[in-house]
Amino acid sequence: MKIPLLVSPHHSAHAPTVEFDQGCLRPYADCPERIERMRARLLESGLALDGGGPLDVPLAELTAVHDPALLDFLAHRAGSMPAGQDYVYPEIFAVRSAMSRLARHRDWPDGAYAFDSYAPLGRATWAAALASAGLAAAGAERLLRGEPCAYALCRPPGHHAGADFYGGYCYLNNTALAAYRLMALGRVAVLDIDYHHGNGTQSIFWDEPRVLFVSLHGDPADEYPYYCGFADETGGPDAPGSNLNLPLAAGTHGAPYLSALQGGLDAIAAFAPAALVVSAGFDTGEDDPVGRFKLLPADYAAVGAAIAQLRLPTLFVQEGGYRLERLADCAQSLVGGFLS
Ligand code: SP5
Ligand code: ZN
Repeated sequence: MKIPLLVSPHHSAHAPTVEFDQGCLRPYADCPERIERMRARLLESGLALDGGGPLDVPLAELTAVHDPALLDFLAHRAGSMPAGQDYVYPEIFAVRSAMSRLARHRDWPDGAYAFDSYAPLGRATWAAALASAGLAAAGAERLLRGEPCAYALCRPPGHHAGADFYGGYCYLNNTALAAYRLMALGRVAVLDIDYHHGNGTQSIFWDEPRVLFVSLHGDPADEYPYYCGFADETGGPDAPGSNLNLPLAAGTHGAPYLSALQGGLDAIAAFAPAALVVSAGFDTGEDDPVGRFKLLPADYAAVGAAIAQLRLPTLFVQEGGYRLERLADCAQSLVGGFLS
């Protein structure tokens, strides 16, 4: 048994060089090499086979998850950049209560839909984001056809993007788009194991009783995205109990992580979904430049094996993970454990 791996070359032209971190410039963590390293190892190891490229995601599907105004902004803002400028970094952010005034602007304020400065827009960003969403859709499509699993090697990632906001290296919510497509099968569970809380995915499915969102992440009391991801966020009025946040302390290593994961998996089993989407990030790994957990490559095999125990059609969607020299080991371990 091998897992079909979905990859697109379109991501590589989206390559911002810098991000702001507490007032300093540092190298942009979401670099194209991340994907190349994971792709090469998953194929060379024999765990994965080439599962093809992205689908064209129909506009009607994009607008089921995202506000058309956000899509319009992302698709066109970089087209009006002056020559010599490569990426738009927002510096003015729209407070949600003032969003109705956005319609009055002839030109888009750069921060209209951004909630932080971590997702700059360049000329190749929209094409990369669409292709990334298309990989998740292609993976979902395989599950709809009855295949047991797929791995969409998405870049840019997506779980910080909501219906009408984006940030944190994310533009379109690949996982939410895949989950939406999989709702044709019935209820869907999303398990987010990226180090950061998936605030975009949570908000998209907040009031949707047919989707259970479970996330393990660094405690937002002292970790990005700070304003979302607390344990008392349990779902909207029409979907009480459809959201389960499991925040964990900085320094968490394999054993306590796996026991928290089992709690999340038990909740998913009780929900009895027809399919599972895993927002997979390796920024939970030891010495990741952006995360503060301490998972070792071998721990991801236990994570994969535990997920496999659910015996659900499962789509892995790549989110974060930024320690380049560890990414291939982590991905190989996760898939190896899942397939074993
Ligand atoms: C998909 C994904 O993993 N996005 C992560 C986006 C957040 N990235 C940077 C957050 C950095 C917050 N400040 C850390 C201070 C350490 N010096
Ligand atoms: Zn992350």
